[in-house]
Amino acid sequence: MDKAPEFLDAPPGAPRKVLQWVADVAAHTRPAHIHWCDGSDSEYRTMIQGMQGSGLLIELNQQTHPGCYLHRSNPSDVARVEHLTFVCTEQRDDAGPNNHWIAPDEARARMAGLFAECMRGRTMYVVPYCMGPLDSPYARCGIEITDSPYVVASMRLMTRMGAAALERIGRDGSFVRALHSTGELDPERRFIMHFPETLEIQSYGSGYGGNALLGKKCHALRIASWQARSEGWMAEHMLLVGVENPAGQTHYLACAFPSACGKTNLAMLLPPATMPGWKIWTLGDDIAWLHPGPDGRLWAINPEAGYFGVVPGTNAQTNRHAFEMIRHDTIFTNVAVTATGEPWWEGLETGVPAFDWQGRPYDPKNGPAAHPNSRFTVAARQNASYSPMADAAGGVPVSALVFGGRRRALAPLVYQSRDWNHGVLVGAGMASETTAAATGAIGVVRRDPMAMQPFTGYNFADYWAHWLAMGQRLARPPGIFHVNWFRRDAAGRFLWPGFGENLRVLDWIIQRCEGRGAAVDTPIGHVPTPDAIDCAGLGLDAGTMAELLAVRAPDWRQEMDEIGSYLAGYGARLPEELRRQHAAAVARLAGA
Ligand code: OXD
Ligand code: MN
Repeated sequence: MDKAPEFLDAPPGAPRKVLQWVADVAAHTRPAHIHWCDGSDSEYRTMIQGMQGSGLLIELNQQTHPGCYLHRSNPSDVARVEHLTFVCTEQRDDAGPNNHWIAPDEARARMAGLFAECMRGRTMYVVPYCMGPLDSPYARCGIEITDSPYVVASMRLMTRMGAAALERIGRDGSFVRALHSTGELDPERRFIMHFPETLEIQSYGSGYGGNALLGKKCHALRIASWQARSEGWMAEHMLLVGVENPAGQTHYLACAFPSACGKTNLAMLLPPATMPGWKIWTLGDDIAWLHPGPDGRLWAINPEAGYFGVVPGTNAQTNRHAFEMIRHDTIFTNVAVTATGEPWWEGLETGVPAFDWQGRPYDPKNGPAAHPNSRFTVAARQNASYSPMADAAGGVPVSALVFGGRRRALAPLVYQSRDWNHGVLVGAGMASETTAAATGAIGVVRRDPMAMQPFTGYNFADYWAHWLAMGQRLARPPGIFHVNWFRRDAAGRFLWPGFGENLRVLDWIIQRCEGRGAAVDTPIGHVPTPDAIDCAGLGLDAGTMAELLAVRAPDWRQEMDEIGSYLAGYGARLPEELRRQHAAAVARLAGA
């Protein structure tokens, strides 16, 4: 057993490497106290009480929303800050044109300056966490050191956090070092740095989820994507869901959509009344780690244990499971409140806001009552459709990978790639309208390959090469599909009802995986025949379905040109096979 220096107050058995790192950080940041998180219920309750005392959390109405609290973040700190997020590899090209880059030495020096004595008078929390089931060979661990009790409470909901994770770190011998301080919450002194080569994260100056809960985007995507490439697996921005048909067979789907494009809704979908006997099982709503199994299939786990979901728009119609799940034991961030202390947001359909997300008396002139990127943080087990397989050490076999984006035109409701390698082109060519999940303009189409633009911790060219290599290793690869729930008519109205009705599209996807499901071969891939998607009871006219499935060659020729220029930006590192797939798609469109 390692002996901890007295002042560290470490639990017995804490691994030497951990003690050394914590001691180094403490010497540099100079906290008043150190607290090692054990992940217990009593610790969570104490954290919540402490935050109520300091005003960091506001108690919501405990009659209607037991265990629910509101956190109001600094108004300058409400989303991920991609322009302040860096991947610091020794060679600039290893981070690639898709990442902001600073040389590791320079990044370390800059961060050392910010972190110096930044925890004076504060408590430093040591948060051991495990991404994935504690007994899974696919799980990976980390330790977040933070001075934010909000981060500690959120990590407790979002990960397997505490003593059991520390024990596993002792067995694994390695862990991701994730250092965080809210600092002064000054946007001028805010950076999120990743050092994939040494499995380190340093985040300063933000308390917002994606910037501060370092197990999530920073570890489970940016660092893990790097680890995954070197170890032969994949870390993806994908929801993970089981779709059970009336015969009781379950297919697992992993779907990559950009932020705030409905991953949480799809992961918790409630089958429409017209599809009795179907059931959706939620495994994850944001991240999937995918491993080739000995049977030649792809197996998936969700590394997270909770949801950090977008609140506005959630109601009993759009997402009944989420709506019910967040009525208790939930931390809300930046929602509005009613006069009786209930959380309120746009799209709630009942109640009226008395105070907006900044705590001001609500006045529509100030904009929405809840921030458009307001969030709920909640343990996954509270979801009525939670799949017991989410805790399976070996994960679940994936039948289909589904890409998707928010496109008002162009992309049909659904199509299937010709094969795995063509599917890599479909993913690499993804684009979507931007949302409030990141700072910057909203509604602008930007390229977002595999929905990973903000999250791949290395050069996209190498990432696509890794995708292509993974396909080679799978004797029974999943089918690859693309969906677009957001196509609109000339008047700007959505053509497809979305939400629960999306199950009809998943049904076609599953049929295709089973070698059934009618499709026509088009230059972009296999598109359902007009009657292949069961639309009974939906009241869609034939013209609408034809428009939803339309593939217009001139528009696609232009899209393929744009994809070509985008891919060319990766220069000589772009895999030859992706170039070949692109050329073949261009040739098919030229002949169409
Ligand atoms: C998220 C995001 O918070 O993608 O999941 O921004
Ligand atoms: Mn996400």
